[in-house]
Amino acid sequence: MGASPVSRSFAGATSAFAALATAETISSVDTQAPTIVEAAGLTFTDLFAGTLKDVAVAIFGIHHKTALVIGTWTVIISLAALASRPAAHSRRYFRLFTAVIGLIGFIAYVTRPLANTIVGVIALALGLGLGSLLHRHLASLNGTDPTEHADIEMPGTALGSRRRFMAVAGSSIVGAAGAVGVAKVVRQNSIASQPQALQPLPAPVTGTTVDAATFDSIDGITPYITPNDNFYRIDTALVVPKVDTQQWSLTIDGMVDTPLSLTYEELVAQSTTIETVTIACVSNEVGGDLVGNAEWQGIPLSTILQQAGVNAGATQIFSHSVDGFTAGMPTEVALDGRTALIATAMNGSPLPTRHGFPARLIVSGLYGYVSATKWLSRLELTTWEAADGYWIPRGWSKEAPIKITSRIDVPQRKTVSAGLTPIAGIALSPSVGIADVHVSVDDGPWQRAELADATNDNTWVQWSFKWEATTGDHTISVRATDRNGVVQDETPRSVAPDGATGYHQRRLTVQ
Ligand SMILES: Nc1nc2c(c(=O)[nH]1)N[C@H]1C(S)=C(S)[C@@H](COP(=O)(O)O)O[C@H]1N2
Ligand SMILES: [Mo]
Repeated sequence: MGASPVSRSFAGATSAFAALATAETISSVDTQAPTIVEAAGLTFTDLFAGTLKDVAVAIFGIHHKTALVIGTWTVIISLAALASRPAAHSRRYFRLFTAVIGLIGFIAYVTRPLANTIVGVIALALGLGLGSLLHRHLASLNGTDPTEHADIEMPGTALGSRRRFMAVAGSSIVGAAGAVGVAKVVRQNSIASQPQALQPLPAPVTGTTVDAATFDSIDGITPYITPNDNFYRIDTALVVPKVDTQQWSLTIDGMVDTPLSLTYEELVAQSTTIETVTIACVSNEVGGDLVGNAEWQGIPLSTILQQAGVNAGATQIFSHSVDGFTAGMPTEVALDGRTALIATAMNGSPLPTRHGFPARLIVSGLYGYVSATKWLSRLELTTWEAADGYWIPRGWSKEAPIKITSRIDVPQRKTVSAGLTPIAGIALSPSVGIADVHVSVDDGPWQRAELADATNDNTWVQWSFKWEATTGDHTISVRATDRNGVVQDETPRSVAPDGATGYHQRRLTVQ
């Protein structure tokens, strides 16, 4: 009996797993850089996030980052199994496959802005080398002639070989999984424990802090201020960039009179403005939760732009992050009086790493993908035509004002008891403000809801409506009107290319 297609595939998959695990283990060493698999996943996102628009929306989300990493492992291991399946040339196909994957891996890795080329090359070389050796060894134990001429049966040794084949494959899998498991845990812990050179925040001198009479006491309502730990997170980063403030500075350049470079200390020292602003993701469906409200402390963008001196004709502020993300917005929005900050703090603490430490942009009224650059490294003044931000060639609109929207949060349950029932939620139109919220039961007349105080027109407002619930099934709808008198668009539309519209509805059973 010679090697079966199954055992050849198994040899390929095992060798690929050992190769990947070795490369991952070694590339985990530099906690500022992505690992090989992370780099592959990030490059995949860059290449296909535009094509697979719905998938892309999913890929941004925190839960889908894990899926992307697991997907990368699965695809590579499956391809290796396929490549080594044919009876003839099993070894040659595997080698070819290794060379191709190695090259793709190399390009994917070194083109990442945060790559550590030396670590990457060592990781790939050792991973591929080890995978190759293992494959050759397994192939010979498997009875696949390593010289590739044919499957040669070795009658007397077949049983012993098979046992040794299983022993080598098994211990390789266990060893590789153990190594990569330990490496991941050590990497996670060391990333989590890296001290950040934090500056104490200056006392804010301008802006408004929250003293609004909120509806926070309504059971189940979204709190007016979103705590940092509950704040939605959306970005293309598989690894959250860990910025060393000693190495970092913020550059303001391009079409300016005086290019500036600001250290973290200098930025924090000037971060004396505090403003509450609601930010939202363009991928937020009607009724979705990719939206949050925080007190941001920082420097008005206009102050920094004045210091640099913006040239006439510089119609775009093009922001760059340390990990290569970019966003572009009209220069005008930084100067038209709305809240637009270079933020260094969120709800009274330095920006959490996930939300852009050491500095990010916060611009009232624009979706995050065109404005809210986290891990900010550079503000480039340019023309509107000269550059497109990360998501623009991937099918999203270049102009992206946040659309008026409203959401029903209360009651949380689908079934309620008859009688007086509070209906409550949030409504937003950042930079314009919400004037009115109306509720309709079973497509009946629109009835005015009560609004809580908001700190300013850059935030969402909480609303509440007292409903006399009668037994049966009911549909509740909500709509908001902004301070310009514009009523929320009722046409149901999904998120691409510039934000969802339509009314949020809840179906309730009253008993
Ligand atoms: N560096 C970087 N900044 C980014 C992004 C990104 O992918 N990378 N995503 C943007 C998008 S799409 C949104 S909606 C906001 C989300 O900010 P948050 O994660 O702090 O809620 O960040 C923006 N800033
Ligand atoms: Mo977003």
